[in-house]
Amino acid sequence: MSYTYDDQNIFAKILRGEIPNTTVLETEHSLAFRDLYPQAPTHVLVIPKGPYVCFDHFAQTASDAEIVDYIRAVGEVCKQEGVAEDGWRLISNAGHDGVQEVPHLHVHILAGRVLGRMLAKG
Ligand code: DGP
Repeated sequence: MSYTYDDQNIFAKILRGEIPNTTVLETEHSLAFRDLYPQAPTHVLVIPKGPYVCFDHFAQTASDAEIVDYIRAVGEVCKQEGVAEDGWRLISNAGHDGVQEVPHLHVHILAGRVLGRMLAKG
């Protein structure tokens, strides 16, 4: 699968500073910010700064430095948000069936309440 990155997506605009965001963490290769439509008391999105459509695209083409930075950023956000003790969920939607709305890789960090079963039926 080859991917084409659309640089007009909302997260690309956030990275260029064209749209405001509530930043939680910024590292050399990654940015974490609060989801505009939170689905849990803690709902943070973590994105790489590079132009990657989804996790698969990132895993195939990002540099080792970007991948290490990104994974560590997820861990650092969990630490900062204090969610480790009670638990949390990491989700990354991809493509049509994954119902990905924004075509720039992001993981959702969700926490702060019991989140229920992973998938609703149907
Ligand atoms: P997904 O379905 O995984 O592509 O989720 C995209 C998420 O992005 C969704 O939870 C809402 C969030 N979102 C959409 N637009 C904005 C925005 O302009 N700012 C922020 N902070 N989040 C946004």
